[in-house]
Amino acid sequence: PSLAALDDHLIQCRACPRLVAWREHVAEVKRASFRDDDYWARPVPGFGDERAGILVVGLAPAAHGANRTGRMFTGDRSGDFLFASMHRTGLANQATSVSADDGLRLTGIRVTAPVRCAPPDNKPTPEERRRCGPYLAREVELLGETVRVAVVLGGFGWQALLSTLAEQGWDVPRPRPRFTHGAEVTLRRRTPAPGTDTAGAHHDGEVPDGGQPPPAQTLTLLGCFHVSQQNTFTGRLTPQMLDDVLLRARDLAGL
Ligand code: DU
Ligand code: SF4
Repeated sequence: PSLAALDDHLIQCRACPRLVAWREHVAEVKRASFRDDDYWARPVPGFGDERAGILVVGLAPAAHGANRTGRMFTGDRSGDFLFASMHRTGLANQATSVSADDGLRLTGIRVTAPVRCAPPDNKPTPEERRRCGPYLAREVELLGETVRVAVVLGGFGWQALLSTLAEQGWDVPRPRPRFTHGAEVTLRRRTPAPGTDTAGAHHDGEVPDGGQPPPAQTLTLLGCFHVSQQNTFTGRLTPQMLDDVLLRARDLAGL
């Protein structure tokens, strides 16, 4: 079980007929400026540090962005805005993200999405979200205790991540915390992660004081307006606002 194995499985997925048709249609028609590109036209894996303290959760691949380049947030204006901020805040080695082989490396951070195939109008259906949920769940699971903070870009990702975490045994309050820019919600894991050896504490002969359980795993969700042009061109989300969220995330993740 590894992120690489998860990705091998993911990129074969054809479970959503509408999205399979769309991702492939877009790759046929193309956009004039990308006429000579071979589009990826498949599900898009998460990208970045495999031991990330911060996980950025978006919405879904853009038709001519990640659906073209095969790398999350790569090849469109949303990614330009996001990776420039990561570069300013010391989380990326370069400010631009144009193609899967452009040398971009992320440190301490990773980018992913709750839906992995490009949807028409950037709007997956609730059913598509549910169907794709297990890939996000598995990714969070595989990142394990290293991931301390989720920077969630927009309400769709917020709802999707909370659903996924609730199913994975995280204590999600009812009613669900609402998405806002600047929202900050810390969750605890109710049950040990699947595969965690709960008797492990005894193996090294050290019983913690009074048999106290180990501290609960926590994950802090930070809400941030999505980096789409709808928000960045209108000034609803400014570079400074995103930098502030990423710096807060760094702080919380101890980076
Ligand atoms: O071979 P590779 O996909 O470049 O990844 C090698 C190594 O670097 C792996 O542990 C993930 C990590 N990494 C990273 O920290 N940031 C990136 O952007 C890509 C890979
Ligand atoms: Fe599979 Fe997710 Fe793509 Fe649906 S959106 S086809 S579940 S990878």
